[in-house]
Amino acid sequence: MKLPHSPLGPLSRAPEDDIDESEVAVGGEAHAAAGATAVAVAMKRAVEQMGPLRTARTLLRLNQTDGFDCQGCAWPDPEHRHTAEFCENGAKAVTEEATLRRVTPAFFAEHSLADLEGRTEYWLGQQGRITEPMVRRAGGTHYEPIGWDDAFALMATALQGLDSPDEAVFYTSGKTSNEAAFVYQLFARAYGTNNLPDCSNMCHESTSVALAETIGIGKGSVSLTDVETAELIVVAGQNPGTNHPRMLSALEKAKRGGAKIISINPLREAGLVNFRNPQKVRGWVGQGTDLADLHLPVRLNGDLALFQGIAAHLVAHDAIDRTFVEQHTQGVEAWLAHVAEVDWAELERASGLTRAQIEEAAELLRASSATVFCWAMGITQHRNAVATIKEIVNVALLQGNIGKPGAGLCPVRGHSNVQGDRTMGIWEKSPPEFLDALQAEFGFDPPREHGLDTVDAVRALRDGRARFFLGMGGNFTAAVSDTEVTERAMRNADLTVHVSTKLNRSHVVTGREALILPALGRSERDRTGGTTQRVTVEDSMSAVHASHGPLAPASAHLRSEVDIVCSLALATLGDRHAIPWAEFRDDYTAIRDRIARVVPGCESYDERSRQPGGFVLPHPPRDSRTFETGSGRAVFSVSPLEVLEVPEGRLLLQTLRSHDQFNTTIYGLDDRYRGVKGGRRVVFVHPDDLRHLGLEEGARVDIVSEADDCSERTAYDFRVVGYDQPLGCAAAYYPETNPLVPLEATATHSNTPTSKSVVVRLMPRRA
Ligand SMILES: Nc1nc2c(c(=O)[nH]1)N[C@H]1C(S)=C(S)[C@@H](COP(=O)(O)OP(=O)(O)OC[C@H]3O[C@@H](n4cnc5c(=O)[nH]c(N)nc54)[C@H](O)[C@@H]3O)O[C@H]1N2
Ligand SMILES: Nc1nc2c(c(=O)[nH]1)N[C@H]1C(S)=C(S)[C@@H](COP(=O)(O)OP(=O)(O)OC[C@H]3O[C@@H](n4cnc5c(=O)[nH]c(N)nc54)[C@H](O)[C@@H]3O)O[C@H]1N2
Ligand SMILES: [Mo]
Repeated sequence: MKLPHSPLGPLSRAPEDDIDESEVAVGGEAHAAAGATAVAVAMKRAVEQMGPLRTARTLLRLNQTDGFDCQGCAWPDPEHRHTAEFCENGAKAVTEEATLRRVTPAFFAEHSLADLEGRTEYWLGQQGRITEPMVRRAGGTHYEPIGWDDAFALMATALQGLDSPDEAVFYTSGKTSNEAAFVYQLFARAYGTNNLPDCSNMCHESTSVALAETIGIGKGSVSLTDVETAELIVVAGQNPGTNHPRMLSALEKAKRGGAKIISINPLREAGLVNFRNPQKVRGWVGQGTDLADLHLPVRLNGDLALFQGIAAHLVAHDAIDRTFVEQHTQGVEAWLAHVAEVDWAELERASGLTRAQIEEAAELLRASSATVFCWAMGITQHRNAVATIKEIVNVALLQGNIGKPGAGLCPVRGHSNVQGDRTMGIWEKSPPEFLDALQAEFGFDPPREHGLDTVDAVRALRDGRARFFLGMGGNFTAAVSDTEVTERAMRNADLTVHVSTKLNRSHVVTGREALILPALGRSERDRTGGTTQRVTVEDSMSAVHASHGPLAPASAHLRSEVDIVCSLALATLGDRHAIPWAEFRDDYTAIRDRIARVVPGCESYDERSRQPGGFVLPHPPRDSRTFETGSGRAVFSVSPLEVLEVPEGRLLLQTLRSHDQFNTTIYGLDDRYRGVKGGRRVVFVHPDDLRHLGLEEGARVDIVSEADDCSERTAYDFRVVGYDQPLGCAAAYYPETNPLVPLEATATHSNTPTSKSVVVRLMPRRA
């Protein structure tokens, strides 16, 4: 049976018929991550979707110097690579792309838009690779095939017909190569807009803002060697066992060298507790390594308080690198005065930790002369995220833990090339120097006003101020907050276009007209212009290297992202700016030559990216303790503590990833490490909170969020799972819970949706 069409879409509705969640089972959390099970799970999926030969061909080339970069996370590659230099979830990411399943024009003829609208992300993604460009004409009930030239002409006409270039939105997800990203931002600016929102806006934007203001560059300051040789590693708000599994190998190596690890997380995530390295015999059998020496079960959003407490303890015990602070920083007096006045009762209330727990962590910091601070979405997706990251920076600066071996700031990025895209100018707020360089190189005057970020892009589409949307990869509609509002906004557009590999929700919630443009993936041979092209990417530690895929493309109709951007630019702009789009398209070296002249630190780009292992971009604080802030010094910042108050009977909900998904791409319905099997609509709550709320384990509830402006939003039909975490907290999977996050709920200064702190109540469903 198919569900009737609903304007709200499946995300905000009850589960679909295409997934039967009546069998969802819970219990038996894993206490160790990776190990032999991880290898077995990855191999099973790979062989099912690719067959044994293709599995061997792809997985053995993954992350090798002569191979292709993993489509999974942005964790860097070690210098000495194993033959199998990938993790369970990297293998799943490759399988997802290299699958032999296909979505052809016949599929679209069979499935109407109304039909596809009733499907889950999981079902959509599992159908396979899209093989041909498709169009949904105004009023059409189905997508139909369209030729590439007609698709470009349709887009060009739409773009030429806008009242202002600022009515167009050019979104980027984080898999786009540096070459494609460079021509994409060049096209948007030559066309006349800085509307270049990207997935960073929902991800590490809080990091970029906080680090740019405090250390003068919005990127992390460590190398892989620093992590491996640290004395202490703090892992805050991150679940590496699932999202950056290869990071566990680095943590393990550090531990064997004597390092200590502090995990700061409301959940006791497998992997930090115990890790079995599948790349070592030791990991296949036996006990594995206990990674975290100290686990601090912080209350959601309690990290600012925690780091202020740590700071207070360090200052009280004079654990200060005075030489560093005097020579390289500013603002320490005001900050010391602030820290001297912390109210411990308030810190305990905000963090959910005792003073003794906080001081235990601080003592580990005090004893360490080289500390690395890692963090991810548990820190960046809160209202006070920028303040929290600045507090982490304060603590690092206090002990001089930046620009020395084994120490530094390590924001762990998400998408494999999200950092590279930003380096290439995918940024709605690119600094004037970058725009000046574009102007000098290409002879046109790029727009100077800031463009729209993701949340502002939704507002503009909703209000009719934007009418054209192009997504370079990604799944904008499902990834952004406030699903119902976002879906309405997308339907408001004249034309929505998605350059994609797999089907997703964004293809189904369309503007008046819509295009799907199928692109080559990273595992595939790129023969654009008749020669074998390679691309380049940058990892989370600023290392740039080349990538080229070994596989024959999923279909002869696929085009590379570079080709798609350059062809669109030719159709839209012709020779308006004398930018050689056709030359760029036919030879990516010509793009790299321009990157070398425009992007700071990319001199001799083509040559250096050809070297095995690539090269590392400059990072002044890391390289020479140079801080390119206004004053030339790193900045201590004072952030007043706010306690997030949750009314009686309500919970603070975080929306997070299961072990079986990549963002909105759902690989499967199990979360092995958290003991969930066969379903995703679950909400984790402490057993005591369940009792207090009068809910039984396994009860079915609707989750209702309560926004600051008193508006309410509902996500329907979740099963309650008792799960250890601080009282008053809850967790459920994204993207199913995105309908609950209000569009207006964003982090101060970074505008990142507050996906990790949503005030909710659980409403029992009537049987
Ligand atoms: N397999 C796989 N790999 C991925 C992804 C994927 O979906 N699947 N996504 C990629 C992307 S784009 C990204 S950004 C990264 C995401 O990587 P993570 O940031 O690890 O992803 P999340 O699942 O959002 O996990 C957030 C973690 O922070 C904790 N947390 C939540 N709130 C708080 C808090 O207030 N304080 C503290 N201290 N902890 C908190 C949660 O319990 C959880 O462990 O992974 C990348 N890699
Ligand atoms: N509630 C909540 N919301 C969140 C988050 C959260 O933790 N909680 N996390 C946020 C974060 S950190 C991020 S990064 C965003 C992610 O937001 P996005 O990056 O927009 O989403 P993805 O799910 O990674 O995009 C998946 C789609 O990308 C396409 N794709 C995959 N590979 C390629 C390729 O090589 N080329 C092209 N052209 N397309 C490709 C496929 O069609 C696939 O369906 O979501 C954010 N949203
Ligand atoms: Mo991300």
